[in-house]
Amino acid sequence: MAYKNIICETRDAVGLITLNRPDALNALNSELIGELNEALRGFDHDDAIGCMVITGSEKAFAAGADIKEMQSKDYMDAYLEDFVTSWDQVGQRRKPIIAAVAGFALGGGCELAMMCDFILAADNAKFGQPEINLGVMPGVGGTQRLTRSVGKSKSMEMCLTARMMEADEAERAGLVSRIVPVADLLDEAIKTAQKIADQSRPIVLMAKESVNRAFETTLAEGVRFERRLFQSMFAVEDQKEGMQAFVEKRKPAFKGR
Ligand code: DAK
Repeated sequence: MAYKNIICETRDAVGLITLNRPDALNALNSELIGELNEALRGFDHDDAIGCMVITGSEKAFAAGADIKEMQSKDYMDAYLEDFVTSWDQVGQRRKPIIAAVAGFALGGGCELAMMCDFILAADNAKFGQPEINLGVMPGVGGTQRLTRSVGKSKSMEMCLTARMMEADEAERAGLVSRIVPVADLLDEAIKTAQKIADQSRPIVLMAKESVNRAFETTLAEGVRFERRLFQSMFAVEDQKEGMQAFVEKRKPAFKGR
């Protein structure tokens, strides 16, 4: 499928999506989000794919929602077209999605990265929610996901002052899983995604669902949910294979069943 605003490829069992509006620092317009949703849905339903990666350029993961597209909207436009609600589809994918972030991840770009399951950051990455400078506030989950990731003080300061966070601070604060040199970012993201794709598919889906449950429920409910899922894994063929392979000192051959 040829897209205008993204490049969509596969590397073994990894679905790779590169945001590709270099002249606008990958600003996220409606057409790009539509293409991204379609590509992610396609990979999610493709049995050959086990994990997805979203990345941008060395200069920008994405510099935010497209200000030039938003600028002339009035309230009725935003309300009637349910502006930005379709972005939530990124968070509805069952297979894991890694955000490989180099350069600017600002506004909607930071929000998109946070919708992914984890963020691998290049050493030149910069995260921010600068919407306040435009007379608005984050509208695609920024005030919620950033606060859960980095805590109230950092999130408040970033949303109220537009201060950007560099990669090392983002790692200390728990926003990103780790930092790699910018030249290695894509290789490292694909290697990590392939590692996930090589695991048992149903177990990966269940582990993702269980970690996400931690954000939506109480600790007691979350632990109960995890326990039931864990017990159900003894009905998965890959559990038998994984444990048998360990005992026999060989690599498991997971079937995804
Ligand atoms: N949208 C559109 N174009 C953008 C853009 C953006 N977000 N960011 C950059 N560009 C364009 C620039 O206009 C410029 O285009 P030309 O002038 O060459 O045509 C080109 O990309 C290169 O940008 P610069 O010349 O500015 O590059 P610099 O290296 O000098 O600066 C920068 C890089 C990232 C610091 C700067 O471009 C910048 O500050 N960009 C804007 C960052 C920003 O404010 N991001 C937040 C966007 S607002 C809501 C829903 C959603 C949102 C809000 C509300 N509701 C439901 C209510 C979301 C909001 C956002 O994400």
